[in-house]
Amino acid sequence: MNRKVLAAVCVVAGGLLLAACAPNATQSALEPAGDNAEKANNLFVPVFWVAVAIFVIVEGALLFFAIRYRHRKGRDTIPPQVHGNTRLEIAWTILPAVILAGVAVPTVATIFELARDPGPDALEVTVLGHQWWWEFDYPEEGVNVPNELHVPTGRPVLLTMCAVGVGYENQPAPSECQGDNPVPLTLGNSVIHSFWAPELFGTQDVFPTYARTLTFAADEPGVYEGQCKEFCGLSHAYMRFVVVAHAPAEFEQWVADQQRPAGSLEGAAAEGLRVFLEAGPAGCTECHSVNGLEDANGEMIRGSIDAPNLSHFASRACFAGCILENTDENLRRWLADPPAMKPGSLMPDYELTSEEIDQLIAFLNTLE
Ligand code: HEC
Ligand SMILES: [Cu+2]
Repeated sequence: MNRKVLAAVCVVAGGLLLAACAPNATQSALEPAGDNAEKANNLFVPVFWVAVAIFVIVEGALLFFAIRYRHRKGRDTIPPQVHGNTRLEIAWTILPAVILAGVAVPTVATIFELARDPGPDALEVTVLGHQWWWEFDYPEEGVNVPNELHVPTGRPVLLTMCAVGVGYENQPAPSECQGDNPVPLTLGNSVIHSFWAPELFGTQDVFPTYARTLTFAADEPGVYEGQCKEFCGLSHAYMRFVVVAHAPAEFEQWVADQQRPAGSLEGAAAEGLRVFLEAGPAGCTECHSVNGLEDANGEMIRGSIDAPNLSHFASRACFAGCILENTDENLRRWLADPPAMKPGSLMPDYELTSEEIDQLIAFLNTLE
């Protein structure tokens, strides 16, 4: 090979190799922080080394024979040709079969272990995949939050998951996501998602028609990043989430905080509530719910269209599928034109004035 080409190949290969070194890679299945991810990793590592050994042997033999029997100057006859060798053929059929069978034993055992019923102590959470954000519903606790899955450390969490459509009617309630019962929804517009926080658990596809479950427990308090791993439309890449693991007592506190109704509103925040009730054709409340707040007719604010519950919005670190940090600046950009931030977003641009946006931000900031 020409020297220059060789040098170029080395530079590109070296660059690719170095690109694999990221000290801040937060989504690594190779650094498990929970039992589920650890079991998968314990399976991956030995199978990986078996594969490395096979790779070295096979590629080594290939190189050896290619070099040993290469064409040489002055040799114009071809070497003796061999056709068929029964003993060799039996060996290279049986050996891979034995290796695969060996690998299958821990693999099947791990599959069953991961599918085991976590028992009655597990924290149950229903996970709904929307286009393009995740909804987390805690039926026992009566808590519903988007984007952030909060869990206690050391306790198994049983997730039951469904994908829901983007239709404006017949949205299934989280309680309808269970078992192998087809979820009653407008099938035509719901798609498959996949739920993955690599440090905590392996992926689980999330389907429109059948509930799927996943069990995991987090070892240490912390924030673990995750995202949808199955292409699900325009803003698939913006369908992120975080798992926030708390020490058990802090988790109880988080639940209690989420159960509180919204507080009273004054000044710009009260103006913001008015905008919230009146913006666009039917108010932001056409879609969004806020627990504990009443509309002008004294009825609880309960959005009927598939959108994130905004109760305690200010207590969350991120929004819009966790692609934006929860700051006034980002909220302003979001409210000014949601589909510009998130292509295809189902939140319309209501062409709010900058004053209305300020009032809405003041209102949203009080929802702690
Ligand atoms: C037609 C339904 C609809 C209306 C009306 C609507 N939204 Fe939304 N909103 C959504 C959807 C859907 C999302 C989720 C977008 C995403 O993440 O892809 C969203 C997201 C949000 C978020 C981020 C929530 C989070 O935690 O991720 C805020 C804040 C918000 N909307 C505020 C408002 C305000 C204020 C109004 C009124 C001016 C409004 N919305 C009107 C559907 C709607
Ligand atoms: Cu998705």
